[in-house]
Amino acid sequence: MSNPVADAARKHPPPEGHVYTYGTAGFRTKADVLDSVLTRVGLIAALRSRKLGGRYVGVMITASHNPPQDNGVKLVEPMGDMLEESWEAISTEMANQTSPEAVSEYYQCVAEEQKIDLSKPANVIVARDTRASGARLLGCLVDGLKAAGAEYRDFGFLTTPQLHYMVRCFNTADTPDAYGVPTEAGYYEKFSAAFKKAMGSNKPNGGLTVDCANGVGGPKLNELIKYLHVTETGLEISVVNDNVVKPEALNVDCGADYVKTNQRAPPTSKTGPGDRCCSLDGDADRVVYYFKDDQNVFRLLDGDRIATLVASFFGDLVRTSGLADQIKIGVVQTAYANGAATDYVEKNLRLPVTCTPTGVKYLHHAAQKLDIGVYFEANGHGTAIFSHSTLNAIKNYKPKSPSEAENLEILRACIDLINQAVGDALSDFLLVEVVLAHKRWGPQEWLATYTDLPNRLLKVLVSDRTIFKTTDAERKLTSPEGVQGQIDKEVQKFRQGRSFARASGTEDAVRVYAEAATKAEAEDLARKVAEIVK
Ligand code: 16G
Ligand code: ZN
Repeated sequence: MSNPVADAARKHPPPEGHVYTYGTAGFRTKADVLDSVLTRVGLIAALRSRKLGGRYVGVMITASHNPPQDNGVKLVEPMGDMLEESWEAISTEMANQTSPEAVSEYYQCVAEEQKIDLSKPANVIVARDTRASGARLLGCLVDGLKAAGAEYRDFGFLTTPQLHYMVRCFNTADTPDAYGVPTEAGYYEKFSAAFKKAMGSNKPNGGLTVDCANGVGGPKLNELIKYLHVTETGLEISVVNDNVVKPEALNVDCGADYVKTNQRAPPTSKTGPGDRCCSLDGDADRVVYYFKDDQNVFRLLDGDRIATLVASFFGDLVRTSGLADQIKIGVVQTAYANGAATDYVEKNLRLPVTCTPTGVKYLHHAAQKLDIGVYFEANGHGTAIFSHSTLNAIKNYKPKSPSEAENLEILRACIDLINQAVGDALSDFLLVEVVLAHKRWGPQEWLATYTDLPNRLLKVLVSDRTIFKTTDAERKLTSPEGVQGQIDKEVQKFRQGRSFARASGTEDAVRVYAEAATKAEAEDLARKVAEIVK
């Protein structure tokens, strides 16, 4: 009897002895060991769609900010969320099946356990970033999708958030919650129109330089710019590091991760003091801002800064449109958020802060519990999301004055400007531009809102990172025993000291973060804690 699932698995055998894990950002590793994983992900995507009654699910082939020789794949739920947790485990188990027969058996077994009717339709939307290995991996994925009898649409190159957008559009088409037109042009039209509305009559102060990490964000931003009409909006964008013809240049000496990790502008940067710059990562779901001050010193405006800027703007808008008693705003951060940012949100903006473990899905879930949830990781992943009842309140509110009406219009435009499906670097930087223009702020005024505590991040190589278990949103270690006690003792010796250690979800290492009153103390504390966990 023919067995297309086993045949597809046979065509793409796994390398011997490799163990795969569906981690915080899907499967991610060296591209040359991923063929078998992609085929199996094709099978899982088909199962997941069938489990959800044939709704569209997404598959994105990308390794984000990682080096050019890496690649990865992640699954996207119908509304654009990250894959449900129980299916991460299913995906991991599927990826680690070695023989073709075992793959086919596991496929049947998932169908049975999940009560999935394999004769029902499955719909999958696929896209990839610009890595050289992408085309080959796409082929492997398609073999899996075809073997499982899924209908699929391949969108070619997209940013990760564009793929999330497409998935949500397809699933909400012809419903009252229709998210947009599921085409690339639809994406540009939606976000550029919202940007113009949200800007109102305000004009940005000077141009913006966007570093695209030589990734897929480059060509996509160049496309978006055509819709933004600089003559209308006044936003002059210069795109740099948008070379996707040379895939080996991806994320090399440029991009959001380079800027955040090295705390410096890409070496190719030619901007002058006070010029606004931002950097995207390789799949354009992260953004950080920066500029040179008048002393030519590099100044970073990271995810924490974007969160505080956006939260304060929404706070103002909700108040000035007359909705303050109906809508509460909250900010979601991780342990990596600078202590000064947390303080600023709680004490100056007077908004509640929730702390979650690292990884977009945790922040997103916490933000879903709020009326307006602003969530950003310090590294620039994030967005703001609005609950259903908040959207309704904003939609139905009858303004009581012309000024309320005006602010309500801006608030409504901002909702459209924010990619509700997932954090989106393109939509995020447009939002930042809107806020700065409304506040008539340059980067210096933005920076002046609070002063970051000096901090240091270290990567510690350990023999087994899995023994490092945490609690309290990764801020405390529960294992190995006694280690947290030693860290606490060290921290106490430092002025404004705070430190934590956690196992990385993407690399074989433990990360140590420390902050303190001065740079020297932060470095010293980080080194001491690194010694403890070593
Ligand atoms: C992944 C996460 C990112 C997180 C990073 C932490 C997503 C889409 N990506 O890239 O949010 O900051 O992992 O890496 O969730 P680490 O565990 O190695 O520190
Ligand atoms: Zn990314």
